[in-house]
Amino acid sequence: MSATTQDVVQDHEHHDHGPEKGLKRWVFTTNHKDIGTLYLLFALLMLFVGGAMSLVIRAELFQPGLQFVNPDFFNQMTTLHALVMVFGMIMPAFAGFANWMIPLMIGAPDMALPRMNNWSFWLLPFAVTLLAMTLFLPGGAPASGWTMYPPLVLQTGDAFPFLVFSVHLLGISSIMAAINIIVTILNMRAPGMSLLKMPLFVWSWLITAYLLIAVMPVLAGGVTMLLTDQFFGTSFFQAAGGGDPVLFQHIFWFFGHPEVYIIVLPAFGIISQVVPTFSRKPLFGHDSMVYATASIAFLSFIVWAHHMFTVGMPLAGQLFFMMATMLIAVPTGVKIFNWISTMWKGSITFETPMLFALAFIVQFTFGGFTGLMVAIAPADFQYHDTYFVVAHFHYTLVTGALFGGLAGVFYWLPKMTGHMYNERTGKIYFWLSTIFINLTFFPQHFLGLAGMPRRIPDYATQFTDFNAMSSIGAFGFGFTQLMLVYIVIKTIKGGEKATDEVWEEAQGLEWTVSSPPPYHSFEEAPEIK
Ligand code: CU1
Repeated sequence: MSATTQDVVQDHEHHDHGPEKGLKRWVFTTNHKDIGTLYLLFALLMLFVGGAMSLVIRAELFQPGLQFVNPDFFNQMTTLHALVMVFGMIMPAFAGFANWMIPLMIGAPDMALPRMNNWSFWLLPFAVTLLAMTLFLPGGAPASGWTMYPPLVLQTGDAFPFLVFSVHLLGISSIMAAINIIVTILNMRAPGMSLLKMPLFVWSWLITAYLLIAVMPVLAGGVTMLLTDQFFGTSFFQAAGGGDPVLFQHIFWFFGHPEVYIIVLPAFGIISQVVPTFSRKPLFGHDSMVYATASIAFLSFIVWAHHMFTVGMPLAGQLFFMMATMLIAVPTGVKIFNWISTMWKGSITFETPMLFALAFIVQFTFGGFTGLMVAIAPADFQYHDTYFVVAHFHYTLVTGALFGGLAGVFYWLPKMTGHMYNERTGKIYFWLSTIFINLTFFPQHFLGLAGMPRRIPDYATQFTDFNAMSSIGAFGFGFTQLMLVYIVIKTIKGGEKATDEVWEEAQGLEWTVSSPPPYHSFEEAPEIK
């Protein structure tokens, strides 16, 4: 007891010296806004690292034949592109928003565990560096894709144990962030802030954090079993020793399917803040949004084998996983219709955050529909491992989750920097991004339906035209992202001052949807009108 008091006193004295400056400030920071900023800037950097890898893929696929890279390096790019984008870019981006906005939205002075918060972030650069380093080890990076299926992944050279260690570090970082978010939300709400009054962004992250804690250890267990198979003589996944490689697929996807909701639920949360603001109406069906999100999270645990219809599972298994998967369309539909009902008869304006939110709704719904197509077990035998699947999940993760993140960037930039971004530049950036990304991924549906396999560096000449279109779109999207860097730097440095009432129309609404939250963290929850 006295030790605790002592710590608090020492902390207090330490802060009396004033905040650290320069590099020290960023390395040692325990401030939720600083850590949020670090997460967001790191995510922006990784967007370019992971993006460069995807452009290697698209350059090679621009025309048939082998031009730029050898097939093994091509496959290494598919692995690293996915791992960097999932663990290095999109999850840190949403963790950045969580750090910035959750304390503000629930009226807490900071995150509950500020030093662990610092550690959560600073593990990331080391984990991703370790991952990227595998490229330079004998044998190169794993060529297995991000799913790391044995026996192929066990053919990786010296890089294999480093891959496993990197995944462990990424998992520890995510779990600590999730613990922090749960503890903050459950313990540090302002008086009067009951759970169901919390803004949807906070709710989405609370549920996401539980998903993280449930499934990251499963992935850690899976890759550790790979490690012991390789180095310690076990045979979990080796048929020769009585094991079964399909077991790894079960373990991986028991993590992997909830993982896709870990990526998209925070985006749902951002959309639920942005749509009401620019429709000038409270969010339609606030509580039903919470229940729908929780239902999606629950269902995400019982659908994993829809990734494995072709391994030869019993018919009963195929039927169960097919129907459970389709069931997710119900709560997802609730959310889509709630967003549309929020807009219905609202006085809508189309600033950049709203444009990204609307594009999210249209494009994510499209990705959801192709998801229903691949969920149909008998039809999946045709779609499996084709470019149709690549098109499907990039619609949910790029034109879905990433666009949700970009809605958040433009919505909260004024809040975070104190300056307005330039609306005209923002709109040009939105339209270029939207046109190029659809040019990238829409033709891939046709390629997949015509039978082009994924993770292959060369293809039959019949696939040439759609591949060329897709590659042009990818390079266009890649170069358009330089505009995002320009916009962010310019807004940080200056521009029109943002007032307390950025997006002032939101201020008159029921406060549970009046995001951005009040300028000062509040002592007591405001009255509901
Ligand atoms: Cu899935």
